[in-house]
Amino acid sequence: MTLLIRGGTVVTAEHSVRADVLCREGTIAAVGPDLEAPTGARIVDAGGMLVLPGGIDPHTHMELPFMGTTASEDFFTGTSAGVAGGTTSIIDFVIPNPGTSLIEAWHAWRAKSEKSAADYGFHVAVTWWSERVADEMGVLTREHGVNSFKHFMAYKGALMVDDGVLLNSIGRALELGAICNIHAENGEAVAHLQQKMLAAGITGPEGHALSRPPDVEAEAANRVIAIARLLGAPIYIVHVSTTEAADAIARARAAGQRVYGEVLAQHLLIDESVYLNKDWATAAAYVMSPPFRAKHHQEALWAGLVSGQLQTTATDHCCFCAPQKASGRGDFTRIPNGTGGIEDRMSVLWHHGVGTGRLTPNEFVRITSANTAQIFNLYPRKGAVQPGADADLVVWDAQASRTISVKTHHQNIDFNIYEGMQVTGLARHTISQGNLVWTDGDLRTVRGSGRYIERPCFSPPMQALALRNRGSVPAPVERG
Ligand code: URQ
Ligand code: ZN
Ligand code: ZN
Repeated sequence: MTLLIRGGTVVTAEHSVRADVLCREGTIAAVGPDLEAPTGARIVDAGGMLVLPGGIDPHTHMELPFMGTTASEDFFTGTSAGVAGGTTSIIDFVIPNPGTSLIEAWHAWRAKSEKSAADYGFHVAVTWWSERVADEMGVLTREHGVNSFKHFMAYKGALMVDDGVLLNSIGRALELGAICNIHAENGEAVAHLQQKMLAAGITGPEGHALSRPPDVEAEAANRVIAIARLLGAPIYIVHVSTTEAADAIARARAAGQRVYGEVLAQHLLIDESVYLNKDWATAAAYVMSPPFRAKHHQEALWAGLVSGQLQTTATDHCCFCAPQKASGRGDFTRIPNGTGGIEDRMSVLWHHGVGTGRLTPNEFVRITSANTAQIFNLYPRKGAVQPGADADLVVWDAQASRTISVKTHHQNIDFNIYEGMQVTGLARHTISQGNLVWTDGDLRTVRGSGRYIERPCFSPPMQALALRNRGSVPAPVERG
């Protein structure tokens, strides 16, 4: 299919320019002013609007089995909701149970993700350690297009890994030229504080936040940064939610360490007061980890994005409906952790980021698409508007407004964490692989049209850098 996006202003991470975009056979064929429309081409009028690279959400959990249930959003409905909001690629997570094969889990997730309506990749979680895990990490990088491995420092007794696993796994990933994602919360501290809260009779959703104070994230972030420094390895800390963790990342980066930080759109805009809602179900709907914080953390996260000390935005889209959340009535530790948001990330970041003057449109593209593409080695196939790139594009109407609501969203969840929020800036048309999949409110995604995107590992320099960081390894002492 040939499609010409005419009359818009192309906005990339680098610059903004009045240009048409010609898409042919799923890739961008030409970008320039006044392009001729080939015979039979479909014309999309972008007059007065912006043309952005499709958003990339590097942190979603479609159909995740977790805490005794399964996330309600599947790969088709979740990627469809994403394109309705301007997100055209996701990186989801393969999460093997401890002691099981990473490769078998990858195949199981691939089977689930066949129904996707937009392109996707996988981070693979390392939830235990053995020589077999080390071997399988190699196979996943060489044969399955995986260049990132996830580690949970939280969720004791379920997904949590200790420092030994972190040292082995991050070191192995470095050998392979892969990067490690980290959920940085001290799981032992959480477990201890959870028991204290329950013993004190605090069983409601507020107990979730009280058992995960900022220090729980700060300690883990500092610890994993130190471990990565010991190894000379790059790391990517997911859902940074506190001033303390953002500062730890900024200090490490200022010292020349390769640490990346991800911010969830919801942590920039929603604060801990949601847990005080008199309605249990509403408070429980906001139970996710890390929890929503006191307001002052939000400015630190915005500052991190504006300054470049934090690089990407995501949603951690992990949906549980009210009946699922209700399993935690009387015991907050049993409320499935997770919230939605894939459909609204781009609009809320545009409204509260660009609309307030915090971000330029180019910086918006950087934190919603280009930086993620570069960190996970998808660039310029994704995150760019240039010939040869995938034709994943959003015609962005910066003047149009909408009110976010569960009544109108396309997400498969019975709650919207931004309910009632008025936002200016929305996807008028979304193009995925050169096909118009969202146009003027009409969702036209096709089940199974999404592709699994292989992400090659980084070249050896990452290792060379690590050796330099660690200093030369001294020769063994000759003893007579
Ligand atoms: O921790 C995560 O990222 C997963 C299990 C989703 N849940 C959450 O509360 N963030
Ligand atoms: Zn997490
Ligand atoms: Zn997550």
